Amino acid sequence: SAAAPWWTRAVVYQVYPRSFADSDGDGVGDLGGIRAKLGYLAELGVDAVWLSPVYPSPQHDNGYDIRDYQDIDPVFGSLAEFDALLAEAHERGIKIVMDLVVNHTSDEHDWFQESRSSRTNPRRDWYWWRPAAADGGPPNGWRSAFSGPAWTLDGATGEYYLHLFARQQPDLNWENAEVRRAVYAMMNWWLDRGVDGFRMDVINFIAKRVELVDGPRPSVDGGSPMGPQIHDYLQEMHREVFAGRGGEHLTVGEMPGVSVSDAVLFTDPARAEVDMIFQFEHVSLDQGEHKFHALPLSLPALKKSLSRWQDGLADTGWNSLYLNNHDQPRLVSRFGNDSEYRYESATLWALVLHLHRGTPYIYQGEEIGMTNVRFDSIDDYRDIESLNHFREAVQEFDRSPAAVLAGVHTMGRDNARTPMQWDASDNAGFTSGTPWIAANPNFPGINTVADRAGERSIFRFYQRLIALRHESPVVALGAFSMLEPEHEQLYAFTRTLGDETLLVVANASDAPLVGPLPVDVTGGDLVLGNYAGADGSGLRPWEARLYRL
Ligand code: TEU
Repeated sequence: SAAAPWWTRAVVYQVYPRSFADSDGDGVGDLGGIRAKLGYLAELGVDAVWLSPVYPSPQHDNGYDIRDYQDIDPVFGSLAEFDALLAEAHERGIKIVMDLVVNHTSDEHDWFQESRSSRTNPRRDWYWWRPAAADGGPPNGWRSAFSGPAWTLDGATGEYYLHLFARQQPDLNWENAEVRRAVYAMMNWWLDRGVDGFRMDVINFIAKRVELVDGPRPSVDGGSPMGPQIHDYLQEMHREVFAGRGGEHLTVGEMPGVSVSDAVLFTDPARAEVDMIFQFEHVSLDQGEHKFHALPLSLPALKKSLSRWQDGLADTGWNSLYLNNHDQPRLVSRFGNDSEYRYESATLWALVLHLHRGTPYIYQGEEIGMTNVRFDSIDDYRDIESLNHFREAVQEFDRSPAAVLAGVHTMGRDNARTPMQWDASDNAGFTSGTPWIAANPNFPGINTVADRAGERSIFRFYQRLIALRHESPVVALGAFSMLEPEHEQLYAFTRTLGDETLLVVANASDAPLVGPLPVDVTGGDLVLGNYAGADGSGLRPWEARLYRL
C-alpha cells in the first residue's frame, strides 16, 4: 500500500498551556514556558504537540471560548512568541497542532456582538436565534453540557440563542456558507503561518439536526445534535483548506457520541474528511446517568470496547489512542492503582495503549504518573463544568455537598488541570507566582525530577514505547487481535505484520495472576516489561510484558 502517513508511527503530546509552565510569574502557564520545555519534550521523543487554545478569550471555559481566532491571548504571550515557539519546535523535529474551536465562539467575539445587536444585522444568521416557545420559555428542551438549558434569552432582541456549552459560548450556524467561509479563511491563515494541523473541538456538533432545533421539545437528552450534513462540511473543509498542501497536516476531530461505523466514514482516507477522531466510548463505561456518577469499571467491558474500535477501523480508517486528556480524570487514578502500584499501573496502561493500532496521545503529566487531586472544598476548583454541576446538584436537586464533591473528586476535569509537576520546589516548579489553581499536594514525590532519579521511571518507560513505535512497523501497522476477552484480570493481545508477531500480556489488577498464562509465551523474547526479572509463570500485580514471538 502507499507509504503510511507519518502520523501512523507518531506519538502526540497534549499541552494544556494554562497548566504546563509559567515563564512570567503571573501564575498561568504561557508560550514562554512551553518554549523552555521543548528540550524535555524532545527527550521524551514525541513527534507533535497539540496545544489547547491560546487565542484571546475571556477564559470562562479556559480558552475554549474564543474572542479572536487570529491572535494570541496576552496571558499566554504574543503572535511573535508563537512564531518563535513554532520555529524552535520545528528545529527539534516537533510539529505543532492547534486546537480549532469552531462549533462556537465566545459571546465577546465581534461576530456575536454584531449578531446579537439586531434581528436584521447581516450576521444575525451566523448563530442560532429562535423566538421563545409559547410559554415564553426556551424554544426546546435541549440541555447545556455545563448544566441548565442550552438556550439563553438575549434581552437586546428578545430572542433565545443556542449554546451547547456555557451561555458565553454561542453556537455558530454552520448552515450559513458565510460562517464556513470565514472559518476556512482563518484555518488557511494558521496553515500559511506554518502550523502542522488541528485538533477540532466537538467538530461533529457543527452539523445540527435542524429538525431537532426547530422541533417540539424533545426528550431531555434530545439525542445527539449531530446531523448527516457533517460529512459535507468536513469534505468541504478539506477541499477549501487542506487539499493541495501536500497532505502532511494532521487533523483529529473530537467527536462525542459517534459510533465505529460513523468513524469509518470520518477517517476513510478516500473520503478526505479527517485523519482520525477522538471517540468517547471507553471513557464513558464507568459513568452512570451523568459523568459525575462514577460506576465500577469492568475490564472485559473496556477490552470489548477498545477491540471493537480496533476491529472496526482495521481495514479502513485510523484510531486515536488516549486514556486521559484535559477533560478526563488522570488515567493512573481512573484505570490503575495510584497508591500502592502507581509505577506499575501507569506503565501497564502505557504499554497496553501504545501497543494498540492507532496514534497514541500523551496528556501532560501522564508520562510521570501524575494522579487525581482531592481538594477539600469546591472553592479550590476552577472548572466551569464542575462548578455549574455542583451548584445545580446542591441548590436545585438538594444533593449533599459532600456527595457532589465526591463526584468532582472522581470525574472532575480539574484532576487533569492542576499544574504540571516539574520538581519539588514551590508550586512544583510550575510558577514563581501564585498558581491559578493549586498544585496537587503530592508534587514533592511525583515530578519530572523525582521520576527520573529512580530506577523505575515512568518517563523512561514512555521513552522506550515511543522509540519502539518509531522503530517497529509492526507497532504502527500490525493487525490487532484481542485474546481472552472475558478474563477479569488479563489484558492480552497480539499484533502481527508479515512474519512478525508481538504479544502483550498484562495483569490489570491488584491481585497476582497465578498459574500458567492462558496464552503461550514460551519461545518469546521479552522486549519490555515493568517488573525487573520474570518470576515463573504468573503475572504480579499490574505487571505488563511485551514479547516478540
Ligand atoms: O469538550 C467536548 C465535550 O464533550 C466536553 O463536554 C467533554 O466531553 C466533557 O467535559 C467530558 O466530561 C470540548 C473541550 O475538550 C472541552 O474542554 C470544552 O469545554 C468543550 O469542548 C467546549 O468547547
